[in-house]
Amino acid sequence: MTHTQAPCPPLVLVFAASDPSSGAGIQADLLTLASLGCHPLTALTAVTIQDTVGVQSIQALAAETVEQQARTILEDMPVAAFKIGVLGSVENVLAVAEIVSDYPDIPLILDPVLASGRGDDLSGEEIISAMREMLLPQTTLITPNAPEARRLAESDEDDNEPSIDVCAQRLIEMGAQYVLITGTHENTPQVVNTLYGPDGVIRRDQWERLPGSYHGSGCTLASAITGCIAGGASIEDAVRDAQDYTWQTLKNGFRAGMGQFIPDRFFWARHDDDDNPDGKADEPK
Ligand code: PXL
Repeated sequence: MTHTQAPCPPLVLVFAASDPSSGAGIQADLLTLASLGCHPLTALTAVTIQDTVGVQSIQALAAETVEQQARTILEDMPVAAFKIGVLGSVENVLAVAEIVSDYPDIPLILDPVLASGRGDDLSGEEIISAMREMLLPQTTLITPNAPEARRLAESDEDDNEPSIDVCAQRLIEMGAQYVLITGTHENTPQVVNTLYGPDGVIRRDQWERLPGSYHGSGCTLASAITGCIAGGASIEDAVRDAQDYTWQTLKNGFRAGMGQFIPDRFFWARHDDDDNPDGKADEPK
């Protein structure tokens, strides 16, 4: 019997923590990447106990265990992109920073998760400093929401809160090549997401603000961007297509538990296209 070899889908290595609800965390990354045609690989960093209502606890794995998972896979397979979510400890930040430094040609998408969607702390001050120093300089694209961008970019010399444009500029000065700041938490009628590069704003997209509260929208967006980049898209095209995909997952979100809605990363397998009107709002003036 002959065996014809199927082409290998783009391989994405995710460093992230488990969320048993599969709303956020590594489960959200797996669902998103699979939905977009990638094959996800994982280095689990921490285990959270949580549901759609709140996070009860987070337990980081030993840095050595994180490192062994990643190095074993990296020696076996050609990884097309890295995605980093919750790392869980300073030791894990340092271990992951060292691993990715051995693969400088692999694009790195960093979702700097500081708190859950409901505000539960997922990264303390030492983890944030370690990310600033060790990971930002190696990051192709960082995807903070506006509060995360302010926290990462804050300076003792600030008298007033810096604008998000200034935060983006600072994150680029700290070493990130591109910065996507999402505006879900901002008090604007529509959600405005802005992509910055070395020369400033590259694109600004406005989206209809959906009424629900979602668990894992940031993980979905960052993973979708990573999947598009792994498939060969430019940063700008990946950011555009991933926002469109994420908005559809939210529009089709479902309420599985008693708390937040879960984005449906496989909406396309369950609904007719006609049910999914394009949510893109007009270009900002
Ligand atoms: O959505 C951010 C996120 C990432 N990773 C884990 C989480 C959350 C939010 O709750 O729990 C493990």
